[in-house]
Amino acid sequence: MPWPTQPDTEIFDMIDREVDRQNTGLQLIASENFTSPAVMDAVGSVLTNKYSEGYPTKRYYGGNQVVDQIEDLARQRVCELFGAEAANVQPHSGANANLGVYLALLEAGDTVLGLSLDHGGHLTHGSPVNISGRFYDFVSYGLTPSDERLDLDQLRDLARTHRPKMIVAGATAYPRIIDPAPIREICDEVGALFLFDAAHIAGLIAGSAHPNPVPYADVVTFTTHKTLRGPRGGCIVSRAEHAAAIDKAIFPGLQGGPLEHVVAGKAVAFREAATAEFGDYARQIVANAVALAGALGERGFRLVSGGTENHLMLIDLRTFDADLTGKDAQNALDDAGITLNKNTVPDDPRSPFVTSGLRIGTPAVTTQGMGETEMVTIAELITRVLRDVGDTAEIAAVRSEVAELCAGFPVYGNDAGRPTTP
Ligand code: DSN
Repeated sequence: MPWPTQPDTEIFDMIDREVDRQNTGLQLIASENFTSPAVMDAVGSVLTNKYSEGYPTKRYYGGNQVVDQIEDLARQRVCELFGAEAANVQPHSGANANLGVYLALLEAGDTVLGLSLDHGGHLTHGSPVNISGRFYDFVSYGLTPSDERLDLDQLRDLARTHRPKMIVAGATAYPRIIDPAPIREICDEVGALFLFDAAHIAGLIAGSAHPNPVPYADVVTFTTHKTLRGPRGGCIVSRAEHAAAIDKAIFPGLQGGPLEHVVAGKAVAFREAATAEFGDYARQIVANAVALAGALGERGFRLVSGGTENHLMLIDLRTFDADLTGKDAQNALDDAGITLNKNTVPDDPRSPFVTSGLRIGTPAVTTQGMGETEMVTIAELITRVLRDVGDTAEIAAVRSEVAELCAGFPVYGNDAGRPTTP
């Protein structure tokens, strides 16, 4: 059957509108980035046509000679990037990577320690609404009330009391460096496995801007599309002793056929992340976050933990305006072309649908080439909108200044605003 001759204008017009949204607005969601044209080429390739259940040389279907080489290269590249003994590049997402590790190394009902969601953890770290919280006995640790840093004393006390089978470190909304060394010590003291969820900071680790948890943790999971700047997906690296159980858990335990077009995109991203330029990029992400946090602090916003050491910051809006919710702030900023997300702050009295805070990240604007000067401009644009979220004239004025700023930093470096492979 020939392909349809009528173009699908409905969908492709929408994609054009999304290209425009991404090009003319500021993308400040901490978990997003702009992936490279080469990654997109791989993801848009004929590899999407192939079924490859299993692993290289052990597939259920024929025709995987090339796919085997691609997946092997992806595994080899990621092991070299992080200094890991083994890798599974098939998880469709970070959530699946975590669930695969639980399935591989835990029994239902086992006790696990994880950072609580409202202190910056993730749904898969034991939230009662997630399968992790339903199938395993998660106990939450949190941040110190005084300086809003990981409370290692509490973590040690909880570990001694509950004797968990596993301790999960890592966060989605925590602006500080997570040192894996003391967590390894706690795991050793109580005989727990150590899972480090590096979803947010994988690119900072690859670029040597943050400590590498691989020498300390039994298993490290991460997503490939955040600071690592690859295609949307997940990945697991581990000590060799856990590799067989993890492979079995991902397939056939949890997933079906792997997305080999995405695996190829991951391989491309791992190669990009191994370059010296990527190290410069990772350090600039952090420098930009520090500059943006500083400029927002000067304008009356309270930074959770007093600042940032990574790619994101959490703003507690209540010192700036006690009545302003994260939800209203996010909506007004969206109207101004500034995309970020509402977020609970530690011990937030408001619900996760309303919140008292905002999470702001710098990976995407740093990919565009923006630096500390632009971060101060962005802080001022955010402040102007949040001074009065009902001031539609000011929001419109900011919207046009945002578009002007973005026009100076074209995402893919061309007028079309679409990726083209060099
Ligand atoms: N959605 C991701 C984030 O924004 O942090 C976590 O899964």
